[in-house]
Amino acid sequence: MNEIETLKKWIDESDNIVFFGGAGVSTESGIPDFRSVDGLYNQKYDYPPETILSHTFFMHNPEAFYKFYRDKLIVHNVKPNKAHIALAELERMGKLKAVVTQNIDGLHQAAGSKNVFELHGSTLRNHCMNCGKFYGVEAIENSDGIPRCECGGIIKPDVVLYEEALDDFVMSESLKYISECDMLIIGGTSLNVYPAAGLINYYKGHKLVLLNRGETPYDNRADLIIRDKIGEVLSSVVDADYSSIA
Ligand code: CNA
Repeated sequence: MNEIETLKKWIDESDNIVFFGGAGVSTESGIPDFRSVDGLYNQKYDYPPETILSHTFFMHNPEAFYKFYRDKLIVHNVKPNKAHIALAELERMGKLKAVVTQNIDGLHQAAGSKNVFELHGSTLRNHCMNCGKFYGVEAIENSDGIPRCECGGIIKPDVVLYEEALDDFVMSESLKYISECDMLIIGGTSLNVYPAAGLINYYKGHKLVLLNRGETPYDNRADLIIRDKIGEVLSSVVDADYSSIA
């Protein structure tokens, strides 16, 4: 049996799959990841992206933070790709119980996934730091400089910056699903960002699948590795309606 056949067989046999993913899930939608050669970490900015995306930088240089954020993290005219569609279909079929993602682009929900845990938040949600009023992504997109609430407070994205804590509920639910699933599919993540990557240590089964183009520090733990484009791999094993993709 080749790797794709093994993946298909394991998916067919399971009804308790969890998917854990990262930026590589959305590259086929045209959104650059951080660590690939054409990713944001290999482009040139005044400061390294890890610095700009830190809480300290946000507090001291909000103007520069929002410039980078508008240019690079808010995405325009993007659609779910085959990976998002296949995962949403697996949930509809009752096979996949949760998507745990490090992504902040909302594309899993756009594809129809319901039980999604966004470890690093979402660019689609923003709140005033002063009065807590909710704002959509337009409030940041359509403003210049530092986006302000009608009360005068700064509107901050619900995105977890470096140095900031992850949401307790999202962490504990993610941990619960990962520790209780019988098949864990990890995809499109370099598994370099903690504490998110540490969650996969809670998986106790023997069907750990890694769908990632690059190597990861967890490769030796995987029961199956496929180093190909995740959208192509998942769409070759999940029968779904991919007609929305041009
Ligand atoms: P990363 O460190 O950039 O790693 C991405 C991984 O995906 C790399 O190992 C690539 O080899 C692999 N990869 C890229 N494209 C594909 C593909 N088509 N098929 C299979 N593998 C692929 O990203 P991580 O998610 O591991 O890092 C965590 C950061 C990135 C999180 O904090 C995210 O919020 C952040 N991020 C999110 C987005 C988004 O929401 N779309 C975009 C860029 C960065």
